[in-house]
Amino acid sequence: MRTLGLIIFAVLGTGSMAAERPNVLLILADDLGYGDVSAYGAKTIRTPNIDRIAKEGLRMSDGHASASTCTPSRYSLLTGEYAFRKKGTGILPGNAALIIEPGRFTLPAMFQKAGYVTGVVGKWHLGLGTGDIDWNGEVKPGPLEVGFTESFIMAATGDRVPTVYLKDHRVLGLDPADPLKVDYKQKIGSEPTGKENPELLTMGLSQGHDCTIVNGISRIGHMSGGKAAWWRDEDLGDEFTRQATGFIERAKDRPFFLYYASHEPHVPRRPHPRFAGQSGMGPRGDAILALDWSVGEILGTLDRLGLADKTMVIFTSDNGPVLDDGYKDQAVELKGDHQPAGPWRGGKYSLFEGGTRVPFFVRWPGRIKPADSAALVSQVDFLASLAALTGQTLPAGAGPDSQNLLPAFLGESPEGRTELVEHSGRLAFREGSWKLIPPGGGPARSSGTNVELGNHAQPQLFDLTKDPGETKSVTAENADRAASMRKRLETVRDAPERK
Ligand code: NG6
Ligand code: CA
Repeated sequence: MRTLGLIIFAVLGTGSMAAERPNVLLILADDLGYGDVSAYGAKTIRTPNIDRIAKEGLRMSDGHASASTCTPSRYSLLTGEYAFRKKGTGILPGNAALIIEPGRFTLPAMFQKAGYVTGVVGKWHLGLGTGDIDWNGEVKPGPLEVGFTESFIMAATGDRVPTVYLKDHRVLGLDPADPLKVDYKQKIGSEPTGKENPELLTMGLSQGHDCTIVNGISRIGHMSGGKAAWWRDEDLGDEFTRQATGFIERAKDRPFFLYYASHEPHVPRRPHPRFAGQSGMGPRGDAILALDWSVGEILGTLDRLGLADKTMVIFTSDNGPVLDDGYKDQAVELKGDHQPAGPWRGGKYSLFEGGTRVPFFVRWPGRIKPADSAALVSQVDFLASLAALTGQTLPAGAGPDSQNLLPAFLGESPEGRTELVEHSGRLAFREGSWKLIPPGGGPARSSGTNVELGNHAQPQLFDLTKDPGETKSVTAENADRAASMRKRLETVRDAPERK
């Protein structure tokens, strides 16, 4: 009898522990806008699987990536530090050195310390190695040195060489007789380029992207050799999905943290042919449907393994949306009524809200009640908040900009941050629902992407409760507020304050 009691106690004990320390599955889309998912009301596209996360969890309307492009955004997400504090965190080439110090207390390292198995699948774009990478040997340091137990990644982006998968420290599928070389300064080898052989392209260019041609698409940077390892763009989404679900299968009996960094709908948009034409919006819309399919596969895997109740699923995007990002893929022509950034102005690269205000959902059945939340939160807050979830405190100096907003992420509190720096090369500042864009910068619109960047000779102040679309600056009527916000932005910029 006593033994039985002990067994029952042990089983219940383990069960309740698991309920308190869930698996965490972080799905990060790439360049997906607030208006690109039907969960926020998009009518021109249907994303039922992504919407399921929103419907069964918390739908946040003021959730932010910490920068409006990928590298700084992901740097912040993983380190809990605003990227503008650190030099060299702009958009990286595919042969850049790793920009996160090995051994640092990162988001995955925090989970590892809590006894989780940690995995990254998908787009990395935070550099690898220490410079001058030999792609044919061990490529390190990388994800495994900053807290991941397992890694299956692309080095940078789909439009940057090398167009190969890396599993842990190695390029997958290399033939030693055909070594892979990468160069961002000059042409190497004899592969045709978009510049010299545009007749070979199956996707036209609108800007840049005119180096080595792979699968009829020319890329940023030059590459030669390693042909057996080159990916097929149409298969990227399926491969990353397979790797993500494979990780979940392997880790099902452990608490796990999976950072699933999908590449959709970043350029070049070449989703699997089964999605072709499905959205009616061309390859960009089809790529969003491919992303939604992938999310469905992953949620289905959690269901099948009985893990849904024990897993916190976070869905968000690394920056706002862009239509023409360098390839002629009809994203602009076929947009129709679709509003990729939803109600927000601007998009990727922008200081307006569309730059960083992205889809943001948190689901943990049983623990998080389905609801809407207007709390101001940022991906930079994951480190401190999820450390609190696993019962840890941050060591001194770790995640200097990360705030513990766990009650907001669990839907237990409507309060988020009181202030937030928004980063797009230049900095903008949120104080509650007020938004300040200091004067300066370059052109009003980016010449290639046509995105409104938020630059202006005058300071721009918006009251987002009255003017969510940032249409009319009210600086003149609120000169004191604009001045105090600017001063506060400078204080935060010059030194982090642990909260
Ligand atoms: C830009 C590229 C763009 C995209 C972006 C990075 C050109 C003209 N544009 O420089 O296509 O690759 O970098 O996107 O080359 S991100 O989402 O990874 O930040
Ligand atoms: Ca991106």
